[in-house]
Amino acid sequence: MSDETMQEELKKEQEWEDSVTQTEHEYGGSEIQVLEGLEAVRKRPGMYIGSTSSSGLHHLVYEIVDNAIDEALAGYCKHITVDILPGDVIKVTDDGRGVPVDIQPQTGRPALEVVYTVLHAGGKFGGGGYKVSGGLHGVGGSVVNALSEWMEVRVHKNGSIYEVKFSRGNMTQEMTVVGKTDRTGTEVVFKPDPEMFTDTTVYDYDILHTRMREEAFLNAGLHITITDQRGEEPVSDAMCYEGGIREFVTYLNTNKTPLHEQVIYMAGQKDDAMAEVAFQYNDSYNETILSFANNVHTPEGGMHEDGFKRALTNVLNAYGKKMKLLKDDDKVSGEDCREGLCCIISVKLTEAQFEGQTKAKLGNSEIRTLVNAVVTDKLTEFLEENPAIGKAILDKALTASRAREAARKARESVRRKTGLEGGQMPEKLQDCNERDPSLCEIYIVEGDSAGGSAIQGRDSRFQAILSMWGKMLNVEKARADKIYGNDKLYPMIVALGAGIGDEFDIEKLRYHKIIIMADADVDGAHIRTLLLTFFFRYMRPLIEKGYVYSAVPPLYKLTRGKTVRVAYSDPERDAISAEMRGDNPSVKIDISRFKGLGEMDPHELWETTMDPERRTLRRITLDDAVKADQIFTVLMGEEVEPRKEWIEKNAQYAVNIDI
Ligand code: TSJ
Repeated sequence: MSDETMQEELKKEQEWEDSVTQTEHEYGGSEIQVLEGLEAVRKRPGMYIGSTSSSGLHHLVYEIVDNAIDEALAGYCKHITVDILPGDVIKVTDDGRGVPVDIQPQTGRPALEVVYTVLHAGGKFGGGGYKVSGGLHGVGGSVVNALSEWMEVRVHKNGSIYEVKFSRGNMTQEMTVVGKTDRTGTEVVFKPDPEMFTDTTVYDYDILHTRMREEAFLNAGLHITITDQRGEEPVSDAMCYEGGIREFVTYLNTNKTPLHEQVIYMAGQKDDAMAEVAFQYNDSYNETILSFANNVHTPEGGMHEDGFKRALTNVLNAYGKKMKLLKDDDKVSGEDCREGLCCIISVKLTEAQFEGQTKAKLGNSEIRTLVNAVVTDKLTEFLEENPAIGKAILDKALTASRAREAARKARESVRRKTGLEGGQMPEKLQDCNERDPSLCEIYIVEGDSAGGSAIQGRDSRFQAILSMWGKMLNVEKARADKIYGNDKLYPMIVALGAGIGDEFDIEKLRYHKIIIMADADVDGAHIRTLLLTFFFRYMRPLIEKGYVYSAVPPLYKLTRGKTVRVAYSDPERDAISAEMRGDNPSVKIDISRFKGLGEMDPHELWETTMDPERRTLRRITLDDAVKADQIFTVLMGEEVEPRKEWIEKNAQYAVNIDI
């Protein structure tokens, strides 16, 4: 947590304590419990759902769906539906037993009311450094209730439909029987509170769809249907994967050429923890490992990934020796063993400890032991029984090992030829004067003319410009030796100064802000995606540290007489236009669209996109990078059709924002 954030948190904490003291004078007894609980969520929403930006808004849905999934894991629920209704209202239903409706002795109230009004201790993001595991029934229900303008719950149970209603966490209708039914299940409908979600209350179907698909893969046999009912025609997808994470691997390898037909699958458990692994090699050079703990994605990895990697390397080396595929002293490294690997790891445990910068890393060491044991046993057995697959995998690892050696030589020869070791910077870089990396920024600019404007417009004391033009290498299709030889990527690696891959050393980084500046159109999105994929694959700590940003160029220029203003979004354009017009509807405001960075003059570019006092930068998260990477791993392989679809879809988006 940064100092400012910490200060901010402490201030909120104090305010909250003050308000609780006041409350105590006004109310007595059990009411305080309820009030305090949900007030805490509204005072510090970030502690419960991570943030109140778009990501927090989507998190509300995951919290509710998690409860239905718990019911599925308990073995009582087969179908879950998620609907985005007009007005960005969310409806989630399941066909489980239905939340209990009987009176609780401690509170004298029906359980159904208590679940949504009492905050369970800690909360998912509370409780110090660790995120407490899911699987506590109803934890999310009250948090989502507190952050909803309104929420309604209907439970089908015992032949009756029971209903409760709330507004911003307060009950507006006690539990009431509203009808008869012949089924069981729970239905929750809520509208996120715009007072809490001030950035946006608009749901992104693709984000929810992707997460629900993930949940369907991770819970084999569970039916999840997601529907967007906001448009004229509903958009819907009904998902169910009997093969679970095996099918997840097949899905990720969709546009790849697999090295072996069958997806390798193994599972095991110890005490109350269980681990599942599925993987398949393809003929690419990249590794894709997606790991999950209690169905929560862990992009920073952790003990489950460590256990898998160790076991894989050990088993392949032992097998290679035994089958005489590796000579006496030969070894294949971990990286060699993972070239072309596509793997899903899913573990379930009672007390998951989430650590790391973004609480996205699993810390339980017993899980490393479990995954290691399961993979060592089962993979050894599998290779014994499937020698053809064993040989194909070992051959791949050996080729990777030789290529790595060739890459090392290529790198050294490039260094010798160009003399870049001696601190000489590439021609395409216009460096800044400052030398302290924490004060330096580098703009990576696409296009000749935009690069020129950026060089003239910048503050050369601390802003460096690296111009790139022409087609960039798709790293999905290249090994490290190609990357060192690439005329776009190599200058960038040298300019950043920290190397790549295993050799990457963040201490040597020359700039602590790396800013991608590309147009707000399809081509710009393409360049951004390629660069993010490269950083994700070869310089991941850059993203983990939060050093990578996307510049946000303006979309519109508004002119009234001599007054010129710019807008970065459609709503902002409308607001500024109204403001400039004032009370006079007949005033003419000229609105033009910026076609691209290239057509801005240096001064305009500085004012709107580069001046630290006025610009907006969007920090790239690991999640953004994972998504960018998946666009390639899933959509951008050899196959032309999915790529066309992607571009058409994004072109469609570009048309929409034009209107
Ligand atoms: F988040 C939530 F609480 F709002 C919510 C809960 C939302 C949704 C869509 C579903 C659920 C939910 C809860 N579905 N099913 C259940 N099950 C129970 O709460 C339940 C039912 C029976 C028993 C029992 O022991 O008989 C125990 C529990 C926890």
